[in-house]
Amino acid sequence: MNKGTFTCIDAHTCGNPVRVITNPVPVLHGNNMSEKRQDFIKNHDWIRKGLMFEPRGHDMMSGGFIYPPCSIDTDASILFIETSGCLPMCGHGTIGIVTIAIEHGLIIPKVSGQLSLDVPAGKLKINYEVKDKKVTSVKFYNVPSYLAYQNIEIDCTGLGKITFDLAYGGNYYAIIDPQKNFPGLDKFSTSEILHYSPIIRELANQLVKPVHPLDPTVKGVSHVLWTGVAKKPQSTSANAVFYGEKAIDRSPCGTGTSARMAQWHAKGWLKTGEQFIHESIIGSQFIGCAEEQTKVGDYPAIIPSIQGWAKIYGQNVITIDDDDPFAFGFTV
Ligand code: PYC
Repeated sequence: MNKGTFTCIDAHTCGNPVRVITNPVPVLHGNNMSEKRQDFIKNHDWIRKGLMFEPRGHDMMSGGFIYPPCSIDTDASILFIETSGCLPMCGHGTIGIVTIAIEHGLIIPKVSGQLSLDVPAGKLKINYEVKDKKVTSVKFYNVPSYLAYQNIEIDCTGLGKITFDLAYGGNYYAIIDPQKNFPGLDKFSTSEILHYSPIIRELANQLVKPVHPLDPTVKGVSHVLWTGVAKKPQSTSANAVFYGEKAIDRSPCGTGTSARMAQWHAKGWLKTGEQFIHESIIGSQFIGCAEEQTKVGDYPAIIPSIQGWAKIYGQNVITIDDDDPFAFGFTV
């Protein structure tokens, strides 16, 4: 039996995939996107699994649904989905979804070039640019981001002692800077990232269980961000973000860049108003900025902005049939 037929528009943001499911969009209960996210996880997660995992997706697949606004001052709402679950916030997803929504008329902005969006982690302000009916750039002002812990020490089997900081940029990140047992991204292979990241994430969650001071449903270290020297002269720094079971972000990672700017700002390495150009493992770049200072609970925080681009590459009609043994996907 056919469990669902989904119409999708596929794009990538600086190399990382974004799949917007335009129809059907499951009805979600809740007063805001955080509550609606919980409803989706409880009642509709099979759609995420079917559309994100192999054979209909792959390890890096991510995307989302567009909903009507939850507040009077926003234009629309977004629910993010990916192989790792339903993220409270996704930066490359935001850039891709805004590009798809504007080019396909899925969101009609009140003011051309500007949007305001509800996402599970809070509210985003967006500026975008259009040339010849194509969105050429999307800049979003992210949720308040902060450094939660510094210099956490763990013993990682195979690597030895590793020290990391833990910062929030819409998701919680273990940030690993070059040190004795980690020579930096340029001297670390992708298979080493894939091998050591889940071990470090597990140890991080055993030691510190971060919980967002204003939304207890946002918790736990979900991403591991490895840093290193950039290859392009304009980039401030390079990074590779591990997420899910086996994914490395091909984009410079919007929430990761936000977390890293919060870390740098808290340590005095980035001033308010200063730019931070983050480079991904494939050399794509996001232009970040620590726009202003704020607070998350008692923590000093920043409002980061992230600017990037996305390209639409296809449209898809995907079916999920009950009689398919892999209706809800698999990972290898
Ligand atoms: O851009 O925030 C991001 C993101 C999270 C996971 C993959 N990309």
